[in-house]
Amino acid sequence: MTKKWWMESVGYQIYPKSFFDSNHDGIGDLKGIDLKLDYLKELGVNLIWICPFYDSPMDDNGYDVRNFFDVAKEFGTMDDVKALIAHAHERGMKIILDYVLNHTSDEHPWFVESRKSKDNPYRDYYIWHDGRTIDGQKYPPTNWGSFFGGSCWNYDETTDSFYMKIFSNKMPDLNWANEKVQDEMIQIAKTWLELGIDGFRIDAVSHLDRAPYEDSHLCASDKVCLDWHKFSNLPKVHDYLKKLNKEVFEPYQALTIGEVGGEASIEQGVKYASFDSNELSMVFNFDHNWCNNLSDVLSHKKMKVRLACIKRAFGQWQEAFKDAGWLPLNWLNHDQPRLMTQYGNYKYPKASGKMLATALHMMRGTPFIYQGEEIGMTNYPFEDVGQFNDISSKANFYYHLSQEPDHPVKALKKAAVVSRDNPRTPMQWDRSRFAGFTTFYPWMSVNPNYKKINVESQINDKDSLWYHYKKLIELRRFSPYKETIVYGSYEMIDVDHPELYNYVRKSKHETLLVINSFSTKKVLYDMSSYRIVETVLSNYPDLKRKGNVLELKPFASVVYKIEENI
Ligand code: TEU
Ligand code: CA
Repeated sequence: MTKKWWMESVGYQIYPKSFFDSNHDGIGDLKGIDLKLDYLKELGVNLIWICPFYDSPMDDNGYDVRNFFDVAKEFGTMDDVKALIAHAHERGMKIILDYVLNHTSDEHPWFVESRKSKDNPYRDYYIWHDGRTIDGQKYPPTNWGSFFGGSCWNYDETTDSFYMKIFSNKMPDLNWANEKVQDEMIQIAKTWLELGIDGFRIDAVSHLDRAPYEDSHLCASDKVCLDWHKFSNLPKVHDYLKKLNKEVFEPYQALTIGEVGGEASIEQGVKYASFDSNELSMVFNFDHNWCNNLSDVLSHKKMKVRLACIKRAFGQWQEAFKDAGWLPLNWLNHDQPRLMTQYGNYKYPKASGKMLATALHMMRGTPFIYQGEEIGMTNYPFEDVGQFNDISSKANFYYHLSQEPDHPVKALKKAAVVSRDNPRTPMQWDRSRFAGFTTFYPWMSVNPNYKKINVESQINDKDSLWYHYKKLIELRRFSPYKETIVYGSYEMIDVDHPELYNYVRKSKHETLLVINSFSTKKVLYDMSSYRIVETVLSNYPDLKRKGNVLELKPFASVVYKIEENI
């Protein structure tokens, strides 16, 4: 295995609109990120992924790009980007940006042209198809559904035909079968790498190829259903990625992390990102995310973390990639509810937050922290659909309402708990009005718990969650255990234990035992097969041992350097 800089990095994901507002208009911006670089350096991260800030009508908060070569005016200017890259590099931090290549905004000049006529030179930049008539009524070309609800085809009057859009109506899908599209997108990637960025998080990359335009068997022809198989992980995606790799990623030595969503199998993941696939450096997958406890909230049951599911998900990816490739490690991102709400425990916020951090950061891979996770930010208490900003959250609410028109409160609750707006509320910097995010009214409400949960108070408390994250990063980047934490092997132990997620990291230097309790109660753990050499990290200062039995308090998490008694 060839060692790479990004294997030894710790990442931090920034959602620019909600990070820090430098010019008092209520919207986070690039200068705001620049002003907080020292904060990030203090935390210890050295790889920043910034979500899209390109020129956009903001139908999907910037994932709908109107001009790939310019910055949205609310976020700043190209000069701000250049300054930000320079300032990050001065501090030893790398920057990767979102590369949005599956779709553009419908206001992108290519699409403005494309929709004008069937023989427009840009027509084939997008995916157009005639509709169908069933029982005298007009229907889209297929019954495929879109991620944001409704059909994945949108009717366009000018030419009386449909264009494909697997996200919103304002996000037409690019036609990757067209070589001109490939070349344009290659040019875009080159331009940004020339500007000095260090790589990309590649958005929705698994969707670039489409199945033949035939109905999904999941529903009737006159209905609509989301059938991932129709536009996910199909064979040509690999051809496109190999081309991108050869022409851009490899020559620029760019770090590339493809988002392959929840639908890619592990085998698919390996195909995209093995050391010899010549496609991507890594892939983000969400398998562990489907183990969340959100359905319990909806059914009014007591929330319970599905630990067996989490262990299986993390374990299988670790196992498949142990020799084959490298993984990013992340609990979640800007599309999922907050970590503390999903997997943490409000009765033990500090202990559970620290345990979740340790469980993830001690694995083999490159950890990513999503902004606010380092202070344990939580979901927002949404009470009204008017508080939603995210297009898919609104659609979700109206969908639930249509199913049960007499239960608007229930519909709101269902949409709120999974809403992508939860991770997008403003970063909570301090106790001042609007949490120090802005001095003006923020574009999105600040979580009312900001006086309790904020950066300032945690930096002033050596025992805080923030310091725990800092310690984890120090251990991985600068401690004597560095080699083992970064490159050591990973082996899950106590596989069937219902409350503990334990694993061992091993290198020629040493063996580290990582113990994580997901229990609200005391758990006893037999340590007789190990000799503890040293405690590397713990979220309780005083874990008791009676003979060979370790007493783990609720959500205890501890890392020992050990010798195995064989
Ligand atoms: O998300 C992509 C996305 O939602 C799907 O590809 C995903 O596989 C599926 O929904 C399972 O979670 C990205 C961005 O992260 C998101 O914010 C954007 O809205 C979306 O692409 C469109 O650009
Ligand atoms: Ca601003």
